[in-house]
Amino acid sequence: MKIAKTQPVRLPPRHARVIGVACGRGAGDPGCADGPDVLLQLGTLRDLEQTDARLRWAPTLRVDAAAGDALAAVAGICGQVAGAVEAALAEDAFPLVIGGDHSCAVGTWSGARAHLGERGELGLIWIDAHMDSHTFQTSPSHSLHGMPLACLLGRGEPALTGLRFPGPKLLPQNVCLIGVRSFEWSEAALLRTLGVRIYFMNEVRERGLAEVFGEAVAQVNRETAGYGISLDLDALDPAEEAGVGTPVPGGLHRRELLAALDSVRADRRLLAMEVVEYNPHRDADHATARTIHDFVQSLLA
Ligand SMILES: [Mn+2]
Repeated sequence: MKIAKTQPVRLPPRHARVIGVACGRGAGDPGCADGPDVLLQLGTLRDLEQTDARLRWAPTLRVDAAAGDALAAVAGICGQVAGAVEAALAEDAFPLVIGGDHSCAVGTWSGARAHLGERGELGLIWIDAHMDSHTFQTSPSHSLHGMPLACLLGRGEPALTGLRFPGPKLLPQNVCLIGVRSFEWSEAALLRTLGVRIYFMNEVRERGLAEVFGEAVAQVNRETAGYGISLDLDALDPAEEAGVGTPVPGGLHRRELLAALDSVRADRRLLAMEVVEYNPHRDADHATARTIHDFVQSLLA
């Protein structure tokens, strides 16, 4: 008897929907707010729209001018981001959130988690020089871009932890941080108490990013229905990338991160990606804009 060879299942490629978040209210230096507009003006991703036909810019989200303090402003725009991400996923598009400072992550991943609903938990790889796991009680600066991961784990201001639905959006065992090299002990203590896996920069250097990233991908997929990647550009080495919100020496190299992202190219379990903390005012030669282009290109099917 002849058995027909099964064809590999080929899913049609999802188009990427770029959701710009023009918000710098979560940072001390608001320069990241201009990131999406400058990338659009420079035409950084235009070739991916034209040749590939799989990338589209959605209208850029903006902070409500009437919003009062930073918390109200960030909570407001995070609500918009969550709605835009959830809508994109419902239409089988791949949400690509472009910040803005990293506080928008509360919106991105609350939206992604809400989309999953009863189907299961959300995994997340957080690539960052920092831990972003402060609360108002522990933060020396009170900057909200130092708090989004704590909020997603259910710790912090109710205006942020309660987006979309009350309670944590991420369980600690489904989160990995990669590239950390600058943090306060109070936020480290929170993550240690929760049992979140952190790949500090020294471990990345010892084992190589490829191995560490592969291990992180496996972990965030183990007990989840899908996962995301939150990329803070300050994870990269400022000797290569000057155009970031909060540069810290000794970071990841552009080339190794491109290879890591390429390893999950067109992975259907990868639900969404965000690239944050692009500060065009520190990117005089547009080198970091080109890096963003290459990261996005490496993820598209
Ligand atoms: Mn960050």
